[in-house]
Amino acid sequence: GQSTVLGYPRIGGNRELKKAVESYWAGRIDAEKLAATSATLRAEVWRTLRDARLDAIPSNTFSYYDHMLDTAVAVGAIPHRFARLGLSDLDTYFAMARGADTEPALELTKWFDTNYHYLVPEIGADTAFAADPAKALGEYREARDLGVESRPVLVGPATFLLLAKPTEPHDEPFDRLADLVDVYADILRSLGAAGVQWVQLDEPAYVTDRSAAEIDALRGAYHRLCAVQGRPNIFVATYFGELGDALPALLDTPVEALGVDLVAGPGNLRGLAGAGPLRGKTIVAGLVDGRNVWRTDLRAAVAAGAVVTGLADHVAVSSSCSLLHLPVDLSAETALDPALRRRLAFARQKVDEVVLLSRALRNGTTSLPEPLPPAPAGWYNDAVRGRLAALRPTDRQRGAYPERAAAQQARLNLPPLPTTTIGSFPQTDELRRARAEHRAGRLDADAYTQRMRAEVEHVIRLQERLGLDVLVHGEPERNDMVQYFGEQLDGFAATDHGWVQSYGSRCVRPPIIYGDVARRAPITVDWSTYAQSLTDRPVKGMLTGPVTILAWSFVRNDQPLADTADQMALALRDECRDLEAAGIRVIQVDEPALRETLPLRRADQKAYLDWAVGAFRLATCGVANDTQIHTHLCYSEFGEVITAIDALDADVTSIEASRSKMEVLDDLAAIGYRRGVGPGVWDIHSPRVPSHDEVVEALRRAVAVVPAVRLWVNPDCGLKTRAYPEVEASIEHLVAAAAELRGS
Ligand code: THG
Ligand code: ZN
Repeated sequence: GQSTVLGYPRIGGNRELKKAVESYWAGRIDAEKLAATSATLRAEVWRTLRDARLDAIPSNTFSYYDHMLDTAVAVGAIPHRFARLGLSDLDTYFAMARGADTEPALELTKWFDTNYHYLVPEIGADTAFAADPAKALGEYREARDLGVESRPVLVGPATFLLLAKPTEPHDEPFDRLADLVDVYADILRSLGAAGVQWVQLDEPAYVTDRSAAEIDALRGAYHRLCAVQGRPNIFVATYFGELGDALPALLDTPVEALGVDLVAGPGNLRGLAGAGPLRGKTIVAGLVDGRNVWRTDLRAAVAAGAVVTGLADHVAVSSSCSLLHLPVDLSAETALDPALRRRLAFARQKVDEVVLLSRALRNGTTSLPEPLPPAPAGWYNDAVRGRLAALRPTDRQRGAYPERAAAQQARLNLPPLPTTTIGSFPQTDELRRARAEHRAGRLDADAYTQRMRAEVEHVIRLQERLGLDVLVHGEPERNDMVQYFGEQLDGFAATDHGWVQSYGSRCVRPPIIYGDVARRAPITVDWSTYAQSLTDRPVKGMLTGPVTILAWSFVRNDQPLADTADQMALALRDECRDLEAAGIRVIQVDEPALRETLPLRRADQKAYLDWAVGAFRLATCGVANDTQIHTHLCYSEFGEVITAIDALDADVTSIEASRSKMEVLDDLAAIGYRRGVGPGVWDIHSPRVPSHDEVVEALRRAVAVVPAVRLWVNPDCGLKTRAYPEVEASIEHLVAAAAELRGS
């Protein structure tokens, strides 16, 4: 039994890479300094893995921005629109990641169902693939100079193309597989010539639904790569789920090692058992969860590993996926409750688990640490459990929509085409400073509240002056919305240094849900009622939905996610009722993560959507008919979730639409969506101010599909990343355009 991991965090324990990259962008350090800092970080990772006694150590898992982008560079897939800018290699790379004056960046999208985002390669018929193994070779040599024989990692050719997008609509990236395999063959020859023993090619796209043709193409690709003379041994890594028919296809090829995720895809064990004798191959058993922060049940993992040992000649133990998705090191978390801390393992600790497991598979389990005692009783909340057990279907049901709509209109008296914003207003440096001062204890609670209330008042006055119909308090008190709610709820713990890369230099610090979720006291009611006290116009209460809070946290694994979601929903239900009782007439419950947590396999999607929709409804169905529930989703490609969005039964749904030219409204009409909808008429992801005429034009298109009484006028998303001048100008145009259409 050998031990390995599929990848390791690259940002550094103190986000050193984030700081270095952002300094380079700001011109504060040069390329040499950036390279030197990066080399130090890589060396630290290799030394850590070596000192942990890991047998096989990956390299080329470092990235200045993203590993898909690195792979695009390694195969020469640099779109002409960037190549022609004539920048240095490094600046061309960053131009693809962040855009340049004239060129928008490559599209950024979710890496499977994780909270990591990759840059989408643009591949067309004319993409001139060419091998550029410099980065992989460089990292390999760098590690070797430190005495570490490493295994370069690349995204595999089939997954690379399946995740790419066509340059032109008629292009089909996957049709270029044969050409791309030639380039991978060149890369393999170069690596082999440099002395590389093993290479890791990641093919996670095959844990999602794939056609027989795509699986055949995968088999063909690896048959060809295995025929390359002078190549290293090939390890095909898969993760995030079950391989299904792709498992026998990969086993049929001569690749020397195949990695399977036995945490997210326990059925892979059955797949291996059904595949017949696995002679000559190494099976890399992903037994240690690379997606969550809990310590591994080592005895159960050894048992699963032993099954694999019975099937294959050679078995290695690994993490279930790259450890990229975990915070770096638990030892930095000195403030965590010891009862929680001893149950946790971050990336550094998961490496130790992998090593322990591989030894236990060889030598037996006697050397394993004692299992943990049961969780402290205080983590469970009988009141919450009792409420969950007593839930009835009617708790997830409101009155009929026509009655609700009439009651809400009688109370709100809104004009047709009501105008509103999504919730947050610009987060100025001054606000961030005040929050930081408060956290550090230099600004006391009263002074802090005063400061935030002043901001709320400013935002309310601004919205009144601009003539918006439904106002927001602007959320100056919130940093990250999930972090904010996590801090106020029982059952959640926050970390001090638990940063995880989200995209490029951007990181999040997901809270850890360890116990039953319960609300200690109202969370947002003071802020919302203060804002409402300043104006006669309705002020929206602003909450984050149960699914999104779970999606952006580390979740407990001792009960079904559906139950944790319902606990979260009950806390939000109480919050909704308290807001309502305090006179708040409109409440928005955002679910931007509803779609991103969709299971990768279609067969699993319905069950997920059922509990996800159920939790949202549990959160929102406790209010009276005349309280208006809004929701907000940060995207417009609804795909398989469109009926679920309808099933949320919100009175008003605001969505992204400006980039898709309102086409999403046709999709909603097609499924018979009949309630309020606010298609964003201003793309807030760009600093550009939409002109009055543009907004009018977008609204004209919308009123052709949705009656004016159900059509809301709002931006695409929250305004926290924008600056005041563009916010004021854009809202002015938006309000004037609504007025113009009301008049016509
Ligand atoms: N919150 C959480 N998860 C998320 C998002 C979120 N996942 C998906 C999406 N939104 C990711 N988007 C971002 C956007 C910005 C940042 C991170 C993820 C970001 N982070 C700051 C940084 O890295 O400098 C740190 C923020 C902080 O200090 O808390 O800008 O909205 N949970
Ligand atoms: Zn949004």
